[in-house]
Amino acid sequence: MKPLSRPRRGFLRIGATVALALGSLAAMPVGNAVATAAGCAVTYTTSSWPGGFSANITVKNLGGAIDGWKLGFSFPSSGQKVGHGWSAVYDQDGTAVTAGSVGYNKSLATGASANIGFIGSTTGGNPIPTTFTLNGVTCNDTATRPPSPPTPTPTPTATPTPTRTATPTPTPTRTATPTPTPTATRTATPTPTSTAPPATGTPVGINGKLHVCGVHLCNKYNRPIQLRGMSTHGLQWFAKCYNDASLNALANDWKADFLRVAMYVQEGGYETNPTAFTEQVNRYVDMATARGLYSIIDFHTLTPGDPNHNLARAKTFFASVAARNAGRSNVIYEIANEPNGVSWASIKSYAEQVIPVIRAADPDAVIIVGTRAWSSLGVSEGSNETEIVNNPVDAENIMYAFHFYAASHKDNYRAAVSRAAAKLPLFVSEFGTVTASGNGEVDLASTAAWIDMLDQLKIGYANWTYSDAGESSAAFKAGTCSGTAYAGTGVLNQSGVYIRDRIRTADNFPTG
Ligand code: IDC
Repeated sequence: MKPLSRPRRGFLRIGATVALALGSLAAMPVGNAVATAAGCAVTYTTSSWPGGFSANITVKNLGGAIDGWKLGFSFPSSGQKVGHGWSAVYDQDGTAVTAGSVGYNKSLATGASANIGFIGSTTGGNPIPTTFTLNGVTCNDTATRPPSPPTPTPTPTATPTPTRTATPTPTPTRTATPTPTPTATRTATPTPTSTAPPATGTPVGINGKLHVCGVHLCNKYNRPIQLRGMSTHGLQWFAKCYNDASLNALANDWKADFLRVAMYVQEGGYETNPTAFTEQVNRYVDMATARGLYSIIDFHTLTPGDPNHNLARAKTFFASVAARNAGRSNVIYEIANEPNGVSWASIKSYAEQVIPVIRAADPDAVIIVGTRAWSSLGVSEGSNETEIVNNPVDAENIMYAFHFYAASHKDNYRAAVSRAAAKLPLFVSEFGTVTASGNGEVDLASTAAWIDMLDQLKIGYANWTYSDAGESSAAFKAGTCSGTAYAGTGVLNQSGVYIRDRIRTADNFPTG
C-alpha cells in the first residue's frame, strides 16, 4: 500500500518575533529572595493557523538573581485565548495573561533565561503582544538583543555535512550564546544556573552509552533521562526526506535527541532487498551519529501482525546491523514495531530468539520490545500491561514499546501507561497527534495531555513522522522534501509546529 496522498486542508502561518527589554528597576522582593532586577528581555515568537496559534517565549533576566517570577502581558485581541501551556502556569483574565514560573525554572541567575510556551485559540487573528512585565515591572521597548533566529523563514543549508560541533554554518545551530565556541552547546543561557544542568554538547556527547536502570533509561552517570525525537516514515517511500539538511534541522532547529529509522519489512520494504535496506539504515545511523544524535533502528513490522512471520529476516537483519554498529554508543534496537492479532506469549518467544542474536554482536545495547495490539501494552485487544508484568521477556537491558495516536487513544490508555510505568521500562517509540490512521484531525488537547504525562514520567518518545507524507501526521508540508529547506515553522504542518515546540525545549540531562 502506498502512503495516502490527498489534498490537505489550508494551513496558514504567520510568524513574528518581538524582542523587548525591561528598563532599570527598583529593588523588589521576589519569592524568598530579594531581587535587584535591572531589566529583562522577552522574546515572543509565534506561528498561527486558522483558529489557533502557538507562542514560544524566552524570558531573560538581566537583573539580579530571582527565585520565583511571573511574566505578564496582554493579548491585543479579545479573541485570543491561552490553551495548553508548558513550562509555566498560565492564567488569563480578559486579555490579561500571566505565566508563573514552575519548580525547575523559578530561579533565574543574572543573564539566565527560561523558555516557556503555549498553544492558543483565536477568533481575532494573532496580533503580537507588545508590552511585557516581569514581577509586575513594565518592560520598556528598548531592544537589547536581536530576535532569536527567525523560524518562519527557513535558511537554506549550504554545507554538505555540517555537524553540531563543526564551525558555524548558515543553518541555525543549537547554540544561542553570542560568542560562538568551537563546541556547540544546547543551552540558550550564557551563564549556567543552578536550575540548568551543565548540559553542553550533543545528546550523545552529554549522555554517552545508555542502559536501562529500574524502569528508566539511564545515561552514563546512571541517571534517568528522557529522549525526545522523531520517527522517519517508511524508508521505501520517503528516502528523499533524510539528507544532510533535514538532519541538520532535526539536530539544530528541532534540538531533537534521536532519529527513529522506520524500516518497513513488508509493503515494499526490507523483504524486497535486504542488502539495500540494511545499507540505507546504516547510512541514516551514521548521519545521526555525525550530529551527536541517538538512533533507533526500527524493524517496522506491521502487517502481518505476528512478528514470528519475520523471525528469520529479523535474525539476519539484526545480526548484521548489530555487528556493524556494536562500536557505536548511540544505537538502540527496536525488534518489532507493532505486533497485532498475536498473543503476548508469541511476542515474548520472538523476542527471546532475536535478542540473543543482537547480544552476540552488541552485548550492551538497549533493546525495545514491541507489545501486544499495535504496541498498546495489549489495551487495544482488551488486555493490559499485567500480561507483561506477570511474564516479562527473559532478558536484561530491555524496554517495552508503547504507541499511541492522540485522537484515538485517550484516558484509558493513559491510565494503562501510568500504571505500567511504575513496573516496566517503557519507551514511546511511536506516537501521532492524529488518529490511528495517521491522518485526520490533529488533537492537540490529547497530545498535550500525553506529552505532559510522558515528560513527568521521563518516558522517551518519537513522533510519527518526520516526513512530508500527504497526511496530517506528517511534520512537513507536502512537497517540502523536494526542496532543501527544513528548518523553522514555515515548512511545517500543524502537527509539526506543535511537536517541534515540545521537542525543542531545553533538555534536562543530569550529569552528576
Ligand atoms: C502508516 C502511514 C501511512 C501508510 C500506512 C501503511 O502513516 O502512510 O500508508 O502506515 O503502511 C502505526 C504504524 C505506522 C502507520 C501509523 C499510522 O506503526 O506504520 O503509518 N500507525 O497509521 N501504528 C499506528 C498508527
